[in-house]
Amino acid sequence: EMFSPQLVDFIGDCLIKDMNQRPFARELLEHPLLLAVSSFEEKIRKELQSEIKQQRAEGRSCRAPDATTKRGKLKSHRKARPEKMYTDDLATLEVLTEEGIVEQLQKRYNQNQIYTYIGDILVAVNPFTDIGIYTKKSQQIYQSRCRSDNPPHIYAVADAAHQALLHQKQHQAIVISGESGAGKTESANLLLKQLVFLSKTQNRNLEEKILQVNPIMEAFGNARTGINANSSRFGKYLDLSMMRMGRISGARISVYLLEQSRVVHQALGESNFHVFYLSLRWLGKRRTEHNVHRWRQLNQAFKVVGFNEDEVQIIYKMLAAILHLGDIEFGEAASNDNTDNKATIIDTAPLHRASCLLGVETTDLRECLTSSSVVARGETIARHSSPTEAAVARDATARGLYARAFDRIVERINALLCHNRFQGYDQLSIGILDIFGFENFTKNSFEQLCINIANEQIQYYFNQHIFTWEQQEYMAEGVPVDLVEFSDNRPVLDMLLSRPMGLLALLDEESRFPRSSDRSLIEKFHNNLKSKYYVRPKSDAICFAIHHFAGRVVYQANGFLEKNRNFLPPEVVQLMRQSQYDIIRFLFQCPVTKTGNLYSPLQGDLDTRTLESPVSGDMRDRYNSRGLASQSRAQQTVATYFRYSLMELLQKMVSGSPQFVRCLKPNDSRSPKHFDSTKILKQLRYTGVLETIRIRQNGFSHRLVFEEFLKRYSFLAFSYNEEVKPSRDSCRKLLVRLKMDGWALGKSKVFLKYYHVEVLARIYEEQIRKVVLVQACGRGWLARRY
Ligand code: AOV
Ligand code: MG
Repeated sequence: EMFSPQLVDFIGDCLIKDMNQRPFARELLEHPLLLAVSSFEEKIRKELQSEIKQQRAEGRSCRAPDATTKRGKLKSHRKARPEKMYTDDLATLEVLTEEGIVEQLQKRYNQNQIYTYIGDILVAVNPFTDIGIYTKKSQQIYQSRCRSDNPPHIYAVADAAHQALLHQKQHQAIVISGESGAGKTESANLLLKQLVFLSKTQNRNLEEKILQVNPIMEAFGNARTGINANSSRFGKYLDLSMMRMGRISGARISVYLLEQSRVVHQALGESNFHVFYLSLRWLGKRRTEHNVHRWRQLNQAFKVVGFNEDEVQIIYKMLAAILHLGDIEFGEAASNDNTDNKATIIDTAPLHRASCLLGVETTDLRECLTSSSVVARGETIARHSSPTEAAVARDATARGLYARAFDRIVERINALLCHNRFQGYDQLSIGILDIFGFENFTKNSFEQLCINIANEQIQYYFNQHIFTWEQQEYMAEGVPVDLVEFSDNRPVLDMLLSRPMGLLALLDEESRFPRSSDRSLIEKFHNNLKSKYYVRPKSDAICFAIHHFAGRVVYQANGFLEKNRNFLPPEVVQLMRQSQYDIIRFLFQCPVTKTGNLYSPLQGDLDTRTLESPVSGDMRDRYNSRGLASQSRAQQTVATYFRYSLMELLQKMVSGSPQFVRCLKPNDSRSPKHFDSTKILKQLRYTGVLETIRIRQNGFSHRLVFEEFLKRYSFLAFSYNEEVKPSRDSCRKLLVRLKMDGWALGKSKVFLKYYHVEVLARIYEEQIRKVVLVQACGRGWLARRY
């Protein structure tokens, strides 16, 4: 028999609070009075209370439940705490000024409190040193808790996402943003660690595998840049699939736009991908203890995830081949007719080694690098390349090999970690997005442009979520809230992404002309981009500037066309398809890579509408529609593919509810504990922190239609025999009965503040737990009795 919520509440509290006093709890349930259930409730309650008192007096401690603690506590959290000079939650500040916020953050930072909330958003200021807050103990503290129970922490975000998944039965996406070196990747790793901890997979094997994914990805996808010694050179979305009860059942990574050019060229003071330095057997140089150790770790990680020896060996062979390719130099062969300068290989040793490693004939590889075939009047003719052309082919081969090795790793990881791909139709997931942060170097090229566009897009998503959609709902539902003005970066995105006249579209168009040049490209930009966010130089240098949300960046347009075309000679593809190694043959079967480029097959088709209009339209409409048409592969440039993968990424995020983490960089010299207020203020401004605080104060971050709200929560406040109409009134009654305040009711939706959601989740969880406990005990009691 079901007890009324009030009785469940009461008995449940006793049970929960005194789990280790089970004999008492059981006695309570076996109390004869419980035989007579709901009709004598009040009486039972009184009797039980006096019984508790009596037992307590007899020395058997049982803290009587104080029904108001949880709710009371959250209320007190909303009050200003005068005894503290600073607050955990900037949304509780009464006076809002930029200086005030910076001061709050600085005071906290000086006390190693690098984390601060703005309502439900976490702000993290990079400490650039180990501050000892990621212990096992803190992992335990941030488990099924309210945010306000503990100081702000990245673990609390994992906990919140995990609870939201269980509670709302919705996909979750944790979106981490911040400029290069702000701490995104570090945060992503910590989130993963905590999610694995929370999910109690009971499958140590799977846990360990998942935790080894990031070390592998970082070895192959991260590198030292002028800004960050461990900079991510690709975007990563790690999706953890979860069973209904919150256990991880598998993982899947999607990667975005690997910076392939780094394989063959690094700016002054920068490095190649980490993995090349770890595998010192080939490099000889830079042999450090650290690298040897990391190399062992990488191999161990491969093993744990489930890669077999052979496939790892092939990947290493490809890496070694890339290094040897890099040593191949071209000179000019003496030619009889003096008409062209034919490329010749100066030292054939590296050529020989590279071809052995790739399992192809040395002469064939030489042929591929030093000549190309042209189709003229229906005939294919081999043409000798110049040394420069040969070098271009060599570099393209190296990049193509690396991109494929990278793809291969991603694919294998996914195959090894997606256990439940087929049974998981009703599975939920928590995704963690960690992209390359906003970059502004002394010299910026096509890679920086793509990276910065991705960041621009994430900022746009943040704005849409935090400001646009929320405020649209106030208006539609007639909820009176002061609207918050925010800096909308849509015009910049339009200028970059719109068709046919956006910057990327113009670049694509120019890339299709065989005779185009850096000069013709820049002219095209200058002539067509009429936006205040696009600045042409005063001189005739081949460069332009863009006013991004995060600042002005000057780009050198030299090499944009080449990089966008990212052309891999068909001869090379053909040759690799003849490799003695199955994997290499396989990798070149489709002339495409996923993480980069040009030749990627589209999994699923491209929504042409998204290509025709800028990505910055209302994303929800866009992603809910599926007007599909396929895109000709021949036209796929890096830019096209990039747009496509951005779209795919946003689609993933829009399908779940997001948790935002905003990483801030306190200084540009990576100095521990140095807080440069000007630097912080600049980031607060461009990320719209002040406005975010304002909307979290005034606004209602959570909206639910009446029916949905009642379906979810009515059992918390209504008796089983009470009739609950799906109306505004019922919602009001429910909220009043739960003693909540500060909410609003629209025409069809309940408007809740971020902290209400937490209160509701807490009451909900407790109530469920109580019902389960009480019923289990009740059943036990009945079984014993009869
Ligand atoms: P990013 O991911 O945001 O940059 P990282 O996560 O790589 O930045 O952080 C840069 C460096 O800051 C790390 O290597 C650590 O040394 C330090 N750091 C970051 N977070 C913490 C922390 N919580 N505690 C201690 N040290 C930290 V980029 O990938 O460049 O955009 O492309
Ligand atoms: Mg990173």
